[in-house]
Amino acid sequence: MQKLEKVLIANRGEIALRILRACKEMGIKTVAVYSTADRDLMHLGLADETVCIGPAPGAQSYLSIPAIISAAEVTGATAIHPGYGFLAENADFAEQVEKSGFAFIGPTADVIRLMGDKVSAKDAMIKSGVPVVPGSAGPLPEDEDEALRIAREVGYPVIIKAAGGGGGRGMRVVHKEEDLIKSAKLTRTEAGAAFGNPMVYLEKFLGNPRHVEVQVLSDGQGNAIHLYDRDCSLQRRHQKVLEEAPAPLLDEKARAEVLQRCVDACVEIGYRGAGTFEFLYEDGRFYFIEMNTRVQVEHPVTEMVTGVDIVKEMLSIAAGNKLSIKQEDVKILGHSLECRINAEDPDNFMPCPGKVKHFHAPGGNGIRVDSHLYSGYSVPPNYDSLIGKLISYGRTRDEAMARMRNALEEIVVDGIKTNIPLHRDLTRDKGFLKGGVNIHYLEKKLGMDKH
Ligand code: MV4
Repeated sequence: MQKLEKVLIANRGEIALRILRACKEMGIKTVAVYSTADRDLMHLGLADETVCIGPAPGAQSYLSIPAIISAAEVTGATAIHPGYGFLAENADFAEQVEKSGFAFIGPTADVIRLMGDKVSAKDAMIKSGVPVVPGSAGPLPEDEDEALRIAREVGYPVIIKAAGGGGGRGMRVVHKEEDLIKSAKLTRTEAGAAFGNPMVYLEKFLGNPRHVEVQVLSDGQGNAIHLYDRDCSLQRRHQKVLEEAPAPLLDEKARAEVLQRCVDACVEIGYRGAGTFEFLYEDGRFYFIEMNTRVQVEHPVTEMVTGVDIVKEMLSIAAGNKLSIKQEDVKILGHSLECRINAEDPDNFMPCPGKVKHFHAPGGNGIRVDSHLYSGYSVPPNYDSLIGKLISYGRTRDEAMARMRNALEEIVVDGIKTNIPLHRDLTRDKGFLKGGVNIHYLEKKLGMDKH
């Protein structure tokens, strides 16, 4: 067994703490980096070494490639874990990390680049037999007649998406032919400004899909496995709110097929590390939309139902080891839910940073808290508002739900506003309790509450 010697954690908050815990468990030394707004982060006191990498704005600290590589050099780190957000899916960062002699804990820069361009990602999936949303084969041509022909063949409504977009940025729905050309032009112009790449592609617009994703692990040495699926349909403005594993009420035949296709695709593209295939799921069928080449916020629900420690596997793969687990040894046992706890106003969703006067973590059978919060901690205003994740496990979805309701009653976060009231409501919502709600469910519910 090969082992990484010293890992620099190029992130903050709960995920920095999550990565630090995995390193400590494996006997790997840790370097924590922080901005001047983050001197009080919990994991700094637990790390072997700490380095201040710059001022509060992300662009000058957690997004600064030279600041992070310098910190790795001065501390003698041998590897860098990017977490999620910030530089996690920046191919140039991965490339510079490896060129500087450090292991990047994630896929190769080439694969990050391939998946970062949503047109080349989709093309790679088609080649591996992963089902995709019907649409333009490759970019939407600039030729107007060609574009109109493609859209007519796909059938309205269609959606135009930026190749450089993703996560809901740079998309436009077109309901009728007379709007196609001006919508394509507008999306191209916006994409050029936002992503430095005006390329767009076209897909059939699915009206009421669920967001179902597949977790994979692949060692870059020809071995890949899946860790089943998650449902992340409960979202507001492309921000996930509550996730679960496994995805409830799937067509079992379609599910088994898509899981195997994801594994095959990993081998085909030479994928290394943990990854997520995102699908829209409608009428019993899966349609690939994007691949995420990082650890995801919601990875704990998969860990709870499979028993696999995803972050430890990432560290092991980056050290050069083959996968430690075989597909036939991965079984789903039970069900898991995750509530994202945000420092935000429960009425208008505005971020609400500030000092946490008192924090009490819930507990009990099947409860996990991934959070860097402590009493007296001040949530800085500079970063996203996620302050922790409340994860429940049960033998059944109902048992996981009941444990989550208890945990949401026990948890105390005093001094700042949070979205805990929303989660208390959601875990009692009739439609959600049935399982299998679509991506519009939460926004519709919130809209109705206003009237
Ligand atoms: C779609 C779609 C419907 N049809 N593509 C939004 C985020 C980005 N990852 C893809 N997104 C969508 N793509 C087709 N062909 C609807 C969405 C979408 C969505 C997807 C997943 C989770 C939440 C969503 C909310 C609004 C729209």
